[in-house]
Amino acid sequence: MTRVLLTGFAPFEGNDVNTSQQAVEAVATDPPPGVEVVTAELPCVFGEALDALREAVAAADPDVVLCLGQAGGRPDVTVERVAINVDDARIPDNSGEQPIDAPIVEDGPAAYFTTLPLKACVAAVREAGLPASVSQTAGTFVCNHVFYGLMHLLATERPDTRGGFVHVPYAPEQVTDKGEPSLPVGATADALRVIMVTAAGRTDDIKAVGGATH
Ligand code: PCA
Repeated sequence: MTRVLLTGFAPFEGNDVNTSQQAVEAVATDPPPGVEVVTAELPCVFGEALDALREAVAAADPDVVLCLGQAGGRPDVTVERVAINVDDARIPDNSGEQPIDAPIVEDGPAAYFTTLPLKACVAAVREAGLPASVSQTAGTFVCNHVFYGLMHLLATERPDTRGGFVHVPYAPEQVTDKGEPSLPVGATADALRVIMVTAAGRTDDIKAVGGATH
C-alpha cells in the first residue's frame, strides 16, 4: 500500500465551493486500489496554508503528497511541472493579504520540479478517456505557494517522500452563466485516482511530447 496525502483548498475569490476539495472528498470515499488516502483541506491563506500542510504531512507520514487546487478557466486536469519561489498575488487571499514579489523561502532555490512522473500521469489520465495536460506554471498565488513550500519541505526534511501539484477545472454548476470550460467533479476525481495509482506505481517518467511554445 502506498500512503498518499491528498489536499484540497477552501473556496476563494467569491466561489461557494472549491472543486479541488470536492474531488478530494470523492476520492477519499472511494479510493483507488493499492492506495491509502489521507486528506486535508488547506485554507486559501498565504502562510497558514503551508502551516496546515506541514501539520498534515507530519500526521500522515505519507509516501506521496498530492496537493490540488482549482484553476478556473483551465479546460482540463493539469499536472504541474514546477513551483517557483515567489508570492505575487493578483487578488487578496481569504485573510485579505496580497503579497507582491515576495520570496516564499528567503534564500531558497528559485524553483523545484515535481517529483511525480509528470508525463506518465498525463498519459494515464488520457488513456482513461479524460482530459489532462502538463502545466508549466502553477501561477504565483496560494497554490504555487503551497507547491513550493511542499517541495522545499520534502527536499530539506523528507527526501523519501515524493510530491506534486494538480490544478483542476471548475465544475459545470459553477459556470452556468460564465461561458467558461468545466469538468464534472466525478470526472476530476476519476482523473485523480488514475494520477495517484500512476504516481504510486512508478518513479521514472516517460518521454512524451507535452511542452508548450508559450
Ligand atoms: N486555487 C488557487 C488557490 C486556491 C485554489 O484552489 C490557486 O490556483 O492559487
